[in-house]
Amino acid sequence: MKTNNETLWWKNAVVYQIYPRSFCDSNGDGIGDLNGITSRLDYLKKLGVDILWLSPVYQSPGDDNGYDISDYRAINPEFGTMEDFDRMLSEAHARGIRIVMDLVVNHTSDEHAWFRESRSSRDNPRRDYYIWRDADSNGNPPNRWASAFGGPAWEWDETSGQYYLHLFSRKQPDLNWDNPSVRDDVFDMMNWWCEKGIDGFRMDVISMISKPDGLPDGPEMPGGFTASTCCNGPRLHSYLRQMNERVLSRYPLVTVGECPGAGVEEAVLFTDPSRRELNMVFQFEHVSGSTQGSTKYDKWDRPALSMPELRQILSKWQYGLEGRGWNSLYLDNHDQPRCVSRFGNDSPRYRVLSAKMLATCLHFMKGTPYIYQGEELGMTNARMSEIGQYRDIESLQTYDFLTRQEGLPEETVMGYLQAVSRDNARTPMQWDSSPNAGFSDGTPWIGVNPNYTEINAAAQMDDENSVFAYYRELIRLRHTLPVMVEGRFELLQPDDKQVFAYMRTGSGEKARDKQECGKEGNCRPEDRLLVFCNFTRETAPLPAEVSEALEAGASRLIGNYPGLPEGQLRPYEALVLRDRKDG
Ligand code: TEU
Ligand code: CA
Repeated sequence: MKTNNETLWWKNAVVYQIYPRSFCDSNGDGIGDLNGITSRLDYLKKLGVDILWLSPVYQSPGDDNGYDISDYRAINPEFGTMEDFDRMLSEAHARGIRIVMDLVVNHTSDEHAWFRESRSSRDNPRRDYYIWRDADSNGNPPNRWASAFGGPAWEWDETSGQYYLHLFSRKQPDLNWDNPSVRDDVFDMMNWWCEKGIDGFRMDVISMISKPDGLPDGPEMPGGFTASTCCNGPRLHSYLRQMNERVLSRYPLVTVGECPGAGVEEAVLFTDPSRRELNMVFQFEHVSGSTQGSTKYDKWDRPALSMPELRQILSKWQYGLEGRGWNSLYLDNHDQPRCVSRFGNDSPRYRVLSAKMLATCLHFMKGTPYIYQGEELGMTNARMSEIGQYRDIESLQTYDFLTRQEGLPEETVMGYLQAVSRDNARTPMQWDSSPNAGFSDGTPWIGVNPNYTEINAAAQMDDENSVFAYYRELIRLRHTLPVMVEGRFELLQPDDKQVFAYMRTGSGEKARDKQECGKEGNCRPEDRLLVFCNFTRETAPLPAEVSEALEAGASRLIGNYPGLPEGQLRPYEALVLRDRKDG
């Protein structure tokens, strides 16, 4: 039986997501690789992160940059060998850093052996590993489901005369999880990786693996993608409990499910420890744009989320999972535009301030924070102006659909891509001001953001005022302040138009010795953090709680300006006060 702290080790951990293709290229072919990751482990140790989540490094034709897997037990030669992986794993462990793998089992690549067999004939034993349907009487797909990347979610297969389902690209056929042999093979593969010593899984679109019976058409959705129809299906939790029994419960793992379509109540079903499914989930409400205003093309023309909307969503999740589950905290990942460009202000004047403000707002919440590569440097959107600079299948298919089929002007579509395309997150990590930002000695697979000469790790690692230094301090505080991990969240001044403010109340760190235990012998004095984040470039009236807390003896814990504000919060000011009652 696992001990309690072993089970909960991930609750005061900070996760760093690596997109291997763009992280560090060790052999000059322009593609990041495993030996490149190994060469940067000391950088990550200095930052202080506990866990690395690697986007997929398995064998793949690369149609969706590795989220289309053709062999789960082999390493993509572009990233290196299994020996390179094993070395990276042991070098990370030697530094006390754990490795979480990306588990992509809602679908495989169409080049996976399972699919090659399945499509070879209707009576192949693996036919039912995937979701095949006859055409309707007019030869059309069996329903109106659309792919996340545009177009129908069904591809006609001439050989066997049926359509197969692909919620993503046509080279990513959906596995049929209702087939027990599929579950057996997936669980065997997961155990194989756990026996190699990995420390957990991030589970790609795991909320979609159980398809609704009869594959009914869902409500017409902006952009056509059928996410709501395919998420949280009838047997989803049964399959996750089986996964937990047959794999997850056998190792001290951390698990996070990527759960499109999950609301708070679904998240409780996934993360309530008594249900023995997953530890936490990625929800999508705060990264899906505003629900106010109209949209015809979903993420592309959806209005940006305002701070009050962001505050409402994140607070709902804080309250919603309190005592019932566990939040993952993220603003960035390989599918999202850079948070300082999206939610902050990436102008030279305000980029550092707003990057630190966003980090403060996120990291002092209750849950496990995720840092996406480059976020700790304040890396920005790349604003690539030519379609030839884009690499992501979603960007390229969307460009074709919107310009050719929908007839939108090119500059409109390029504006969409510059604002919210996934390519923004996939430009190479900016290590230093040498050519290609020190990412590669070759020609990078995707262009480097030209601002690498000012924004790079080398310029920040020894600068105490850098974004890097700020993230490092946030991580150190999470490792030392129990209230930052355990404290209850309480929103402050919920109607403020500029300032996102909240409080965390909980127990302080154990007293070092008895004398510290205060009058009632309370060795865990109450601890309180007050967090104030001005999301605007204007000054904001000083919240009353600031003066009240200071008068009650609170002190400044961290902030992105020197000292304390006088009478007002400065542009993009983040301020955290600590009010520790000694017993
Ligand atoms: O993403 C699933 C997902 O919901 C996002 O792709 C989202 O729908 C899309 O990015 C909106 O722009 C996961 C992976 O994170 C993503 O990289 C893969 O492309 C996708 O699944 C398929 O594996
Ligand atoms: Ca390489």
